[in-house]
Amino acid sequence: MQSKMTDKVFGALDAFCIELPSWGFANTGTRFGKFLQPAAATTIEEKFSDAAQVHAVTGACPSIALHVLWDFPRGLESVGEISALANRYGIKPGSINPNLFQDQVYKYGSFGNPDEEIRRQALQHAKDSTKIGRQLHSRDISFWFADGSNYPGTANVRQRKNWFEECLRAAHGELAAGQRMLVEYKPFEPAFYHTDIADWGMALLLARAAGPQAKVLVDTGHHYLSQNIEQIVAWLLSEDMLGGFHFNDRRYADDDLTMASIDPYQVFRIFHEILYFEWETKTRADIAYMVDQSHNLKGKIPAMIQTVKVAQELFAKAALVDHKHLAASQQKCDLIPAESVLQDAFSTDVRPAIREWRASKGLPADPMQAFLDSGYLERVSEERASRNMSSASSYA
Ligand code: RM4
Ligand code: MN
Ligand code: MN
Repeated sequence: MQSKMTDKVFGALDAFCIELPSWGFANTGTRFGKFLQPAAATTIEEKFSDAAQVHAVTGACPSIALHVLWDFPRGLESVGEISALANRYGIKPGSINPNLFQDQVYKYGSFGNPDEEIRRQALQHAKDSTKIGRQLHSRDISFWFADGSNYPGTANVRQRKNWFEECLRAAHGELAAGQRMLVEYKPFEPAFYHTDIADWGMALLLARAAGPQAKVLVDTGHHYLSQNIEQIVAWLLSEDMLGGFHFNDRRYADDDLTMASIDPYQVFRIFHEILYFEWETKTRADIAYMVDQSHNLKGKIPAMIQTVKVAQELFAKAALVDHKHLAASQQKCDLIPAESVLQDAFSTDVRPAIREWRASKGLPADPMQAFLDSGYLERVSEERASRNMSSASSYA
């Protein structure tokens, strides 16, 4: 007979999926350069193939986030090819990221650019991306903007806010029923004086201005140091405005390290706020969990497997929180018992229960070992090495 703890872990993992980013399989780097990996994916097909490997051993990653500029070289005309790949590899196209930051034309911004013609081009790209999403039956169009300025006095902040409202509203008008717009914020980088969507409050106001299908996306690397991210999560939940996450970890700025590598308790606290909300409201929060990290020294696929394993563990631990006990302790301001409810759940070793869950799903007990034993890494390293070692210029 299964224990109550095992039941909770099984229930949590049955409900937990996390989306992988296509760009997490390609060679990425820092702004100082890239260290190339022979096994990194060099084509969109290879990204699908690698994502399918992660899903095969974890059972938790049925979809892949796509970047329009990097993954759809021919824009809308690439849709047929992507949908064939999705079928071939059994991985669904997930969130569509338009990419309004890399083209030269966006040097002074996209939706916030003072040049009306550039704003129009950016909007057209957003509309095309939404169409791509519709054709691929993917639900979320996820917007992150690099817009901002580097020096005081160089940009009209209020005017740019108006342009953002206008463009986001127009882009929202293209959404089909069921599609969502996610608005991501980031305090700085690449802009180092002001960023047009710098924090969750700005993203919330813009999402509200855009329309009812717009929500906020929380990238865990996009906050100032020591910001209380789980409080933001709780507020967005209570406003019904939390659309999704980009998970990664950081020590200093937007470091894009692998999820929970620096501070696993923080991810646990985020998951806890979500599950506590669900328990209290007797509803299921409709949140897209996604990975957005740039692990440029760890092997691409093993780092992704490690990430998914850690995500499952932390989600399972958060599901062990005794909500009733917590609520009662909070009501009485019984501080140590309240805090201990979280600490007890966090320090529980859920790995044996997760191994049982994996066995019950026909998944390998040790996903990393199963992948390493499969020979896939050696095979693709050989196949892709020459392509990888000769192209250091792009993130695609
Ligand atoms: C940004 C942001 C976006 C991601 C790009 C690659 O910092 O996190 O979500 O698409 O990086
Ligand atoms: Mn992100
Ligand atoms: Mn980022």
